[in-house]
Amino acid sequence: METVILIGAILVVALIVGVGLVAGTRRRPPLAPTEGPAAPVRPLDTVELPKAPPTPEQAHAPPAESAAPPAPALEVPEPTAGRLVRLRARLARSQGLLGRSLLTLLSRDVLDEDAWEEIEDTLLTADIGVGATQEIVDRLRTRTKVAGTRSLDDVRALLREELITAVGTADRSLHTLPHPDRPAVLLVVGVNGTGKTTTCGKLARVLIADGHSVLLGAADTFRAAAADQLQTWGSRVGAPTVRGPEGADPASVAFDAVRTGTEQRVDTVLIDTAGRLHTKSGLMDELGKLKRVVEKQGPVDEVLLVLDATTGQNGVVQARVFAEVVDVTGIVLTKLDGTAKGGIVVAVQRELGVPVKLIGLGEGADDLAPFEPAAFVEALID
Ligand SMILES: Nc1nc2c(ncn2[C@@H]2O[C@H](COP(=O)(O)OP(=O)(O)OP(=O)(O)O)[C@@H](O)[C@H]2O)c(=O)[nH]1
Ligand SMILES: [Mg+2]
Repeated sequence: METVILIGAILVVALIVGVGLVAGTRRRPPLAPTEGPAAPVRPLDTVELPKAPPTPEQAHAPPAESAAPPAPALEVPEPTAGRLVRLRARLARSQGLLGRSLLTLLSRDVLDEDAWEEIEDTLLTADIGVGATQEIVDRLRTRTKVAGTRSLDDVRALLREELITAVGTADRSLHTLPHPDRPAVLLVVGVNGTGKTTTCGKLARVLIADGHSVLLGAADTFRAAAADQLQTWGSRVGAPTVRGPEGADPASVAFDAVRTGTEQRVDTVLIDTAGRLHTKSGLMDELGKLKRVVEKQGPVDEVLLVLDATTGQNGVVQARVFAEVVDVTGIVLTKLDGTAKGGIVVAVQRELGVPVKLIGLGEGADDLAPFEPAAFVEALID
């Protein structure tokens, strides 16, 4: 009997020890650092690091970008050299009429007062403006008198020279190179629907094609769709976008974009702003504030005013008001492929003393060209 009790006791003790061992094994943490060399090493990118609180830039950054599936292959934009020459057919489509009318008038055997009046009207209809038209006509009158007989080629050469003179020889270089300690900052402004966002997208492509790194700032916070539109342009060529929530203060988004650009050492920050009517003083004040806030980190390198060439002389009025608020440094004249009259190039430059630096010649991604007076005038009269 005693033996049976003893065996029973031994079995109970053995059972308890066995259960304890199994439970102990389960409680051990897997892959503990003290496990020794046999423990498998996990690749770094799968280790879950404790999350730091987001910086303001991260808070504005699009959440989808990091979580998104692998990005599609980036597009390779067309080289920028000689773009205007390649796109000149677009320009000629709408502008050819001006050149043809002028050439026909100037080749007349007799240039009487009626003919000169017609020449004047043609220039005015092309949106060249009163002052420039008067100058061009005066110079043409003098030169045709001196030249005497005129072949079509003579007239074409004369007209080419005078129109190039009227377009002027301003410095049209775009300041996009970074400073030693911060990126170049370009602010894109204008009234609604002129093509600001499209211009930012096309310009980002131009800069990337030329080997720059670009960051986009979506300071149009009125509509989320505006930031989406900009981000889509950027993601096609690999330019990240800093954006804020809908309704955020545009000045703070612009400020964040420049700060992020500085931290990430990008070459150029392009800031897209909301369209605003030049007649709304509240919105114009907001734009002035945006620029002042951005300038806390250094001067803005370019303020590009985007004008829709099809709006004609109204563009000149817009330009005047914007220039008062934000010191415009260059004009981007869009939609010159449409029914626009190219003379607005001359009028707006004279009015503001600010050069046209870029022209938009279509909705396509590579339809933005540096403005070259000679190629532009050639397209008008050839
Ligand atoms: N034909 C033509 N269309 C253009 C050109 N540039 C822009 N557009 C078109 O103009 C329309 C307005 O362009 P956006 O870039 O959205 O204009 P926006 O100034 O940003 O507009 P808001 O932000 O609403 O003020 C779009 O349909 C563009 O495709 C151009 O050079 N030629
Ligand atoms: Mg826009």
